[in-house]
Amino acid sequence: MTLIDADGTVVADDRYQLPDADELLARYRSLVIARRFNEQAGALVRQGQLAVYPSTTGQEACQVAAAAVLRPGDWLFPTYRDSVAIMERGVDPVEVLTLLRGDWHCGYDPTVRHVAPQATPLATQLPHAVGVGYAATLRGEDTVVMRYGEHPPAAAPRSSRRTPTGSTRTPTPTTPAGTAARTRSSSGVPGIRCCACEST
Ligand SMILES: Cc1ncc(C[n+]2csc(CCOP(=O)(O)OP(=O)(O)O)c2C)c(N)n1
Repeated sequence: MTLIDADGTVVADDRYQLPDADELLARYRSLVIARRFNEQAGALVRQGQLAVYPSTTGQEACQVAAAAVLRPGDWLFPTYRDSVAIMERGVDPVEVLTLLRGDWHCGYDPTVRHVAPQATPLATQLPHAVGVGYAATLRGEDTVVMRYGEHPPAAAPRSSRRTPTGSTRTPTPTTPAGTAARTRSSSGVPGIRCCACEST
């Protein structure tokens, strides 16, 4: 799927409408802030202020767009690499960095913005996300649960229980887009390959 090509030209696709100009400008602002945030967090690591900072330089749009489509009552289940998505949900950047600084808590109240703590043990966010999605289904709530990360086997309950749990991850050199799309299909979660983007 390509909506804007490498030259910045809009590519019409009847299935998807571009947001209006105000929305695009607001999200572009988020992208610029995200790139700057990535730079600064990297500097804080080198200064010894943060224990670690997994960067999303070159992948900012995946972070911003995925968080932007969620409604206030929806849930986000991020990994260690998804600080920008958490900011897009409205969490203060200083609070976002609390866990990466090495503190014992995640820095924000997950129930306020409906953002779970960042998961560092791989795939542990998935059973939690599926559980919240399943609970919402049982309660008859209109809640979408967005989870980040590429761990299809752990998402299997999502397809068997038909929970409203979606996923996103940018293709990286170690996980080519084709591979990601195929593995998601094998667990019943359809994958869409978006236009290629830079990655680190
Ligand atoms: C359960 C578990 N095993 C091993 C690790 C060590 N580890 C940290 S990052 C990583 C690679 C993850 O790659 P990917 O899922 O593609 O995410 P990315 O960091 O590229 O966003 C591994 C193996 C971990 N965090 N958790």
